[in-house]
Amino acid sequence: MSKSIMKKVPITVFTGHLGSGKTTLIQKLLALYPDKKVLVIENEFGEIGIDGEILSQNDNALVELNSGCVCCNIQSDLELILEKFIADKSDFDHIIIEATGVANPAKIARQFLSPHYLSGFFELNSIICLLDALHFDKHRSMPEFELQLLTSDTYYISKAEDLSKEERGSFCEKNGVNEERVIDDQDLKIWFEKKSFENLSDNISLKGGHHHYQKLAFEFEGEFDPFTLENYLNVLFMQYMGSIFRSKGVLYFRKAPHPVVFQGVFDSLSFDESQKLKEKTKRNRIIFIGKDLNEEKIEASLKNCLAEEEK
Ligand SMILES: Nc1nc2c(ncn2[C@@H]2O[C@H](COP(=O)(O)OP(=O)(O)OP(=O)(O)O)[C@@H](O)[C@H]2O)c(=O)[nH]1
Ligand SMILES: [Mg+2]
Repeated sequence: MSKSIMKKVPITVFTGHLGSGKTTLIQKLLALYPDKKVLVIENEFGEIGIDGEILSQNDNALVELNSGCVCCNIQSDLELILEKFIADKSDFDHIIIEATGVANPAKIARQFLSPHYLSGFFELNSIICLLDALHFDKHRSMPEFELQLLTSDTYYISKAEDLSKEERGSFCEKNGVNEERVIDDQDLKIWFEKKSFENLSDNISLKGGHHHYQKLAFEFEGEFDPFTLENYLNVLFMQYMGSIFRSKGVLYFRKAPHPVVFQGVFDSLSFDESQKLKEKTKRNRIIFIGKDLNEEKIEASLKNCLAEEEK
């Protein structure tokens, strides 16, 4: 039996609401450990995996679970991956699970806590919850976020570069977050190597589910005209003010050499040209998560933003 199987493999779970910064923090962490064999299990709420593409720029192994939410219907898929891990005597040093932004992490964690049989092979070392400083109040109004806060033993405040130490302190105080549990970039290594999860709450609920928000996923060929698309996105986000929680995509623009990653968290939109994605198919992929969205209209309007010769 290989050494890594005799030794329990540490698992770290990333939770936090849609767009709070889980994938970004995982990328940061992987960059700190270029020589560690880390398996990333990536679960996305949308049918089309965008984060998997972003993370596959690193050389780490990656498994994508895109057909549902890991805390509910595809829990058994996660078990299958881990059973295969055991059967193959895989020699990974560490496993990272990125849960969907709506998952109840308690349902994932329980598989690694005794008496579950997987707890003989894997050891949960931490559940970290991303607290999005820009959208915290909106996330707080989503019931599933409360479960994520309760279950986690560590917090990371994202999008807080502009906050002073004092401002971070008052953010925690105002929002009832235990500041001693908050880590920042300097603490990442010590935290990642910590040994065991601290179950802090007796109130952890395995029952708490989440709302089944509407998910739109579009995939089509063509190159966008940047100005037409930007104008349309502005109109779309005005029209659906507060009803689109998350949007993201990999988009091709006319005359651009590489695809561009589109990111939207509520109405904060950005195009990230720094990600150098490995091109697979030259197809635009874009997802929207929200409520009361008119799928046909949005798809037709998006296709209308393709450059003239593409329509
Ligand atoms: N300025 C700033 N932007 C951030 C930070 N973390 C994440 N972002 C941005 O927020 C957006 C969403 O980040 P992701 O890391 O994809 O968030 P996520 O939680 O993985 O999103 P989902 O998996 O869709 O739930 C992207 O545009 C990121 O660049 C941060 O600490 N600071
Ligand atoms: Mg993500």
